[in-house]
Amino acid sequence: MRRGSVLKMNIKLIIFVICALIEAIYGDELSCADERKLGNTCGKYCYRIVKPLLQHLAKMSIKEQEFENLLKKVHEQEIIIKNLQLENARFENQTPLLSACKSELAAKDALIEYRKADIKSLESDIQDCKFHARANIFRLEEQLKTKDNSIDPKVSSCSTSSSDIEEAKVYNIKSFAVSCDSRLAGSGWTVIQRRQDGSVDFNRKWNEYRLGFGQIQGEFFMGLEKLHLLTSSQPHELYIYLRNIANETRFARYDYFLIADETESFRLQSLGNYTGNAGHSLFSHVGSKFSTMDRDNDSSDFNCATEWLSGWWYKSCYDCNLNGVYKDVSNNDGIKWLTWNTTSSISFVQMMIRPKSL
Ligand SMILES: [Ca+2]
Repeated sequence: MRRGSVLKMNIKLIIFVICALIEAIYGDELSCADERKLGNTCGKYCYRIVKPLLQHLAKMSIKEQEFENLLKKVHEQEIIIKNLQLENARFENQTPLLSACKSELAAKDALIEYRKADIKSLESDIQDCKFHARANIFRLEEQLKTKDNSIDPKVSSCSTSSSDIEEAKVYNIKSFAVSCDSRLAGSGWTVIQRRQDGSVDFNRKWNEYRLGFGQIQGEFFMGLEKLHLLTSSQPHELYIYLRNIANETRFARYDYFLIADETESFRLQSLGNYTGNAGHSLFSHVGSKFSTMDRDNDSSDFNCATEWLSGWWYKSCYDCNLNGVYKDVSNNDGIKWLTWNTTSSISFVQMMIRPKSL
């Protein structure tokens, strides 16, 4: 080789080293102006050889930067994974506690079901108790009724009375004044009807006979409701005192006088046995309902009360009628007691009752 050619090669090598150094120093920071400057410096030939190398080195630098970035991301992901592992470990530590809570909840649910069954059983017991309580109340009320009905032997307070007017106390009804008599047949009689002067009209309607009317010091009818209450409270006897205008007297006595309630139209339910001297004209009326001008309960084709102008226990129509029209002469529509064959009109009547226990 010639000495000139060797020199030329050495120069090119030196230029190449210089370019490599420049590239190493400035890297991809070379601008277009830099590139042009290098091109001018290195010469056209030199730059054409070095440029691909420089470009490769620039790409390497970019890749290296990308690699650095990826490493950074991997590091971040490792931190996240570590944190997740820590969370998982903590969660696993809490799993037994969760299981215990679940078991406790299951036990509570079972207890609730047990309590519900208890409540159902108690409700059933309460219903049973209510039923028995109602039955007991009903039984006690019935006993009380029976007791109240037999509670006071002195339902008619005339039994202890020494005066003519007393208060009678009857179960389920307020006290009311009654007339007492101890002159005609011994003491203790309560007067339920009296006729003596015709001052009171006995041709009355149903409601008046039911409640009673007149004045107890004079003529009056006690009332069917009170008669029922008194005679049904305990056994009573009945005494009927009669006197005619000739001043003759008779009596009829029955030992079990009982009047039914209004649902049976105050039927003359019982009289018992008769004693006396007037005959037992009332006996044939046993079983008859009471009738008035506005309530025909008799067995005749017409209304006996309208025909004979008074309320009474008519059958069809009567053997006696102590509520008949008051007259001081003999007359069929007057006060009648047919078994006493008197030719004179009856001018005084007193019907009285007394408890049999006296
Ligand atoms: Ca009739």
